[in-house]
Amino acid sequence: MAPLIRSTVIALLSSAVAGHGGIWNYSIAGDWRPGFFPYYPAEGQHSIQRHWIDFSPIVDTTSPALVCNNPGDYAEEYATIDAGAEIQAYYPGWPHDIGAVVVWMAYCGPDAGACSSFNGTGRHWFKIDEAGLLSGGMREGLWAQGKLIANNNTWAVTVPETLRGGAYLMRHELVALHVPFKPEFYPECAHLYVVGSGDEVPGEEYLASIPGVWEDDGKELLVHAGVGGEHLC
Ligand SMILES: [Cu+2]
Repeated sequence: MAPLIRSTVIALLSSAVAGHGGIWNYSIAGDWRPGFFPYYPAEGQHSIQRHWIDFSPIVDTTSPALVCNNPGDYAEEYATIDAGAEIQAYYPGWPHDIGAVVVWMAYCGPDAGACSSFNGTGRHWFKIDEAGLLSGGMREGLWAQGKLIANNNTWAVTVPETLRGGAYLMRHELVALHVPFKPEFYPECAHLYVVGSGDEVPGEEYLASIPGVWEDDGKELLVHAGVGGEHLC
């Protein structure tokens, strides 16, 4: 029986690997930089993205992993990017086409490497991009995640041109809505050093707590957009 059990476990693991996902690479104004590769050993990686090892969706809106995934506390490197420049996040094999894409930033400090000593938990986060249902109906319409898949599994945002320079976390968050009334969260964070001549920072009224923001605001996510009651992937 042992070999059979082992192969069953491997089959389950590989379907989980194929099923969910996250960002593996970023294009910083056209230059590809590695994120964390969760399928490989952490040692020797040169990631601008905080390490994440959890392929499962986060469903608890109070989970500490909601900030930058699990463990989400460390990246080897940061990427320098001009204010106003574009950053693309690459999600190889992203499987869900029903759901939203939200991109957040949080200020770490003035020094280039300041995000290394900034946790990110709490009321630090401002949205720079959000997209949900783009056209059509809930079940057959085009959602942001469908657009992401159609666009070679990438999502592009622009760092606000007038943003004050300094170190920032950029947090991409996919909110999959294919399971009725059970939103799934897939966050990852990158370490950036923004260079520019702007001096604008979002006021307090624009800052949200993570975790916490979806708990306060959860009703918009309690939709029945999926086609079935099961999480099949
Ligand atoms: Cu999934």
